Amino acid sequence: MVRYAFCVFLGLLGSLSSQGQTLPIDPKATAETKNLYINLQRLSTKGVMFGHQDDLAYGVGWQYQPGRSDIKDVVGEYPAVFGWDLGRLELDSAANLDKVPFDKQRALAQQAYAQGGVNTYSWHLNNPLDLTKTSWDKQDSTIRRMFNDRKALKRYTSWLKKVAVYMKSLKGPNGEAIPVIFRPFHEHTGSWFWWGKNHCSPAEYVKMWRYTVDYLRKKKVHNLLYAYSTDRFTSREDYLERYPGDDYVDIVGFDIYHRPRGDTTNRYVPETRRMVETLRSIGQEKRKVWAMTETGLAQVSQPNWWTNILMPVIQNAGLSYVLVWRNEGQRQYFAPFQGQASADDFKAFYANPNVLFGTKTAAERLYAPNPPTQ
Ligand code: BMA
Repeated sequence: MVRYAFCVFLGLLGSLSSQGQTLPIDPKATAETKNLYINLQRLSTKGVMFGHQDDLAYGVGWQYQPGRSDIKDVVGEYPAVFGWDLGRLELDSAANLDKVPFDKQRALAQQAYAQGGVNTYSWHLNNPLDLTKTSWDKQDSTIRRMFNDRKALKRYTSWLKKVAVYMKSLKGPNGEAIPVIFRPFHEHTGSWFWWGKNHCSPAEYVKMWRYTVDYLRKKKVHNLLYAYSTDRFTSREDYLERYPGDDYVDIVGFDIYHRPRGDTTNRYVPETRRMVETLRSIGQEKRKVWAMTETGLAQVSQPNWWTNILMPVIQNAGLSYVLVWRNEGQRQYFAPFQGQASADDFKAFYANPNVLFGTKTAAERLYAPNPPTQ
């Protein structure tokens, strides 16, 4: 018994830094990646970082204008977190599923890192059983069939190799690998993707996740923090049903959108806050970082959405970040832009000391070993 307790103690020590923070699941994580993870834990006690998908690539009415960002156009500052997607990298396509060329995406992620921000990648990958089918293919048992089909598994593994090459190609000014948050197989408590709840068993989902992480580590990719991110969930048990294990996850999160677009009940607030509270208790217990990995109200159709709806959901919750989805154009946007109806309210949201944008985040030097002295 004493011996057992000692082993458990040692096991716990292995995942903790000398200051008692949790270390990344990858024991070989680069120094910058470890620093980022430890600093995310520290920063989440100070405020929640604001993030935006494809922020530096395009916005409403513009594309690839160096230095531009819809967020910066509104508040004079960049977001702290930058979301990107790898979908179609697996097909050797020059651009991702949202038409962002991978070479531009890489350069913009390098820019985000250089200015002290954080990059996070999702992956809307096609179906490895049939590469002409997208993420939204709802074929049942894709994962089980893939693991039973040598050719399909080989195909998936070759896709992972491309991810490894891309991740390793993210280099900072001194040749160091840029740490990023990798968030594969997201929204799996829903069933719109082939890895969703109704298309695989919990064991199959976990197998896929672990295979992915193990392979990337084997390929010597050591600049990733892994984010497990569900969609809507009803309880702690529901959230953890497909959880791949504490040794396979660095960040716990979930995606939730304020729907339907014209909603006036604002049920989103209490429902999402409930999920945030559950997430917080899971994060605290597991000593992981927690985040709202995607959210938004389409076309930000409520002018005071930021202070009236989002703020009560995210405040005092220990969240590391909240990320809103992309500003594709007039047809689809989740962040304000100059002249958009919620722009003034967004300025008020920005002024809240508990929300962190680019400047305050950069001052925290997230990739450096020591917390800056105050
Ligand atoms: C969805 C929409 C799509 C996009 C996909 C992947 O939510 O924004 O237009 O292709 O995400 O980014």
